[in-house]
Amino acid sequence: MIPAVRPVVPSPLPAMSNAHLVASLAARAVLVPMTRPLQTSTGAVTRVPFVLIDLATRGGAVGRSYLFCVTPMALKATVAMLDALAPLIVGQPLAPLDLAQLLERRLTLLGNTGIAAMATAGIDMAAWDAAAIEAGVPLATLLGAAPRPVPAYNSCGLGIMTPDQVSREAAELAAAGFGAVKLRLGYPTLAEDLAAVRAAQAALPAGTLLMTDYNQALLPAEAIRRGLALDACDLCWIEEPVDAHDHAGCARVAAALATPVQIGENFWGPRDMGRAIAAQACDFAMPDAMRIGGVTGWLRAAALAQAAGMPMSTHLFPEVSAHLMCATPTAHWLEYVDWANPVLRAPLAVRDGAVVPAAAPGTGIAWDEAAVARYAFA
Ligand code: SMN
Ligand code: MG
Repeated sequence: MIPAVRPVVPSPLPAMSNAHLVASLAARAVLVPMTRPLQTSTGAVTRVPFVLIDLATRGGAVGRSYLFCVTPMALKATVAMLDALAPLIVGQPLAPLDLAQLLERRLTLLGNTGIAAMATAGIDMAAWDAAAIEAGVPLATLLGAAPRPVPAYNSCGLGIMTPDQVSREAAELAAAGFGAVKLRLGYPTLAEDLAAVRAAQAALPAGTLLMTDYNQALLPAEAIRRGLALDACDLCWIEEPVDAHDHAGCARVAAALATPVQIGENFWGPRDMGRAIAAQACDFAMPDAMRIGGVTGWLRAAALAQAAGMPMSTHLFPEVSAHLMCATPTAHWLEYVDWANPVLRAPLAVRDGAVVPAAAPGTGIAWDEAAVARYAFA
């Protein structure tokens, strides 16, 4: 029999223990200083606006996640959205797939995008963290994968700056033990883009790979003109050369260039990624753990990448992404940023250019409460 309507989440079995029910959801905003403020072609990040989430179960496990709100303007609205969603999940079983479906259905008319989707993803990541803590294993293990070091590139800087600054910062980022770094492009002219690439490559130790990121600065014809010149530079990828939602434009650029085109941080959910793959909009994909829909959305996106034979990298959120990459069949590069370090009790370990998923149960995210109080956004 074919169901006439989309199925709702069925009621859980009555035998479900009370310990596995969601007891509370708390969200608070912080504005965190950065080691290196980042200037992109389309805006600067000078302090990092995070919403921190704590999801507790009746059994006492506390799952944690954070959301990156891009701008402080979105902090209060994101906290308010989470506060509004809390009554929907309190008292529900700690079953992340069911919680994701429940929230997606309740938000369908609003639209599962923007702050609504961010809040849903934050709940999802915190719920998976709580589930792994209850199981007493790292998140990767709960997902069925052995935790292992994940090759990472250093993305903690190299914004739009002078060639001298690019040289200095490229050397510093590589000196932290990384075999790859990412440079932002999208200067007013191609000559300046090329100068920045040359400055970075001259300063990097031999063999260090270079990713580049335009942050959607160009129109397709200009992206092709600049990309053809950059084809001589042996770049690992060119990220978001044009409007990332213009899949036809991305596809024109990807088809014209020898250098792989990378997009993905602006996929809102796995369906967006499926559309991009169908449009041949990119050679590589790099979903953002938050925008793709948390752990649940990531796993579905990873299946799409596997089916398409597409290398899959991460965007921000290195703590949870390290676990996710262990469970990603086409895992490529993890984007390392240290942005959450000021509020984390145990910052992520980097060894030999790879990020090591936390060995503690869950994702390993725990707050330094004194720092959280210091950076509270009122
Ligand atoms: C980026 C994303 C979000 C904020 C600043 C910079 C950039 C990246 O696109 O991929 O790191
Ligand atoms: Mg980017």
